[in-house]
Amino acid sequence: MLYINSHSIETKLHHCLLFFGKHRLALSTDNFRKPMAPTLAEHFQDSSALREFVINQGNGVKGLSELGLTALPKQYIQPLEERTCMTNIVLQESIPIIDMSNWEDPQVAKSICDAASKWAEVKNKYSKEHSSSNNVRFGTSFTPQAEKALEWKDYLSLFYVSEEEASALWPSICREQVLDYMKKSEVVIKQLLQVLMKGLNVDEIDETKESLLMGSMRTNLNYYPKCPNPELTVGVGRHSDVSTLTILLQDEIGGLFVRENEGDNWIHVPPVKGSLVINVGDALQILSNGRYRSVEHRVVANGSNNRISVPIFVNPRPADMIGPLPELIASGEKPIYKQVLYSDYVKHFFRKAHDGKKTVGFAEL
Ligand SMILES: O=C(O)CCC(=O)C(=O)O
Repeated sequence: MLYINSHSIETKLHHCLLFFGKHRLALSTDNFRKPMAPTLAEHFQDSSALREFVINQGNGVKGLSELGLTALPKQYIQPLEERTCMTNIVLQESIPIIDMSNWEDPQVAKSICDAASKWAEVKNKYSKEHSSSNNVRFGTSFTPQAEKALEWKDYLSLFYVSEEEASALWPSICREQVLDYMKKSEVVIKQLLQVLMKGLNVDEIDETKESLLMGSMRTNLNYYPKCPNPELTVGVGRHSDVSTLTILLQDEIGGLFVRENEGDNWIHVPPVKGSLVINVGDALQILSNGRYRSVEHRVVANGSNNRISVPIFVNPRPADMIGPLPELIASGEKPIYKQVLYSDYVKHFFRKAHDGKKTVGFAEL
């Protein structure tokens, strides 16, 4: 994981997210608020009522939060081991910050490859039911149907297929901003991938490789509303991304933590103005035969502020087979991963609750 400097598209996206949130709230919770308010706590003791309100009616945790709950509904209470415990936070550590203004400098390239291998290194109107397309999805928590405890997060997820499809299907409220953010990020993504491939002695990114490394993209708009008992739940549970790289824009609130190597310590990733956070994802770990390591991360819930983040997940195409790159095997490396269909890998990830880095096991030999 590393930070790079970004130009400011932040403000535009921020406005768009806030508006998106308000827009949904106006549509959804106002009818609910008056009749239910006096018996709110009792009402939500019933799991099906909570799920109906949050998931099926599409109110999300934003809707819950704005009802003025004074205590966290029990469905969000995480087991002790999944909560962030302050004794496991290492305050003196921080993730690498790299100034990418000079791409030609070999030190910049070295810092990127070091960061990708060091971080988490051992050795080395869009709900599921209602959206007209799988490529545009509003959701809450991660996989509510598979989770024992829900996560305190809502999101809008936009899978990019083409400009035409985005124009036809993406909500107009944020379409232009997200497309702009994606386009601008593409330059950075290409440069990062080139440097990371050079670090593996892979000099040329041909068409096949470009598809494997950045053949598809998904942008999420994440919203973590203020939470009544943040210490009992999580914003996002422990996981690594299934992407090759994730480019993350976060607002000024903070709350993202990364796991230090294989230990049990967590390091805060504080917001740095003008920077993007870059995560290595599982697909790059597999393609690089474990030379680059995907980073395990989590987000805490916040009792005082709403938080927003906007990750772009840079992925292989769903129909790509992913496995250690042929160049690595040709150079004599023993493969530690098999070839798997990327869409199968992603399905496996989304079928279960967040569970740290267990998804990678799906591709292990
Ligand atoms: O909000 C963040 O900082 C991280 C979000 C994240 O991990 C995710 O959306 O998968």
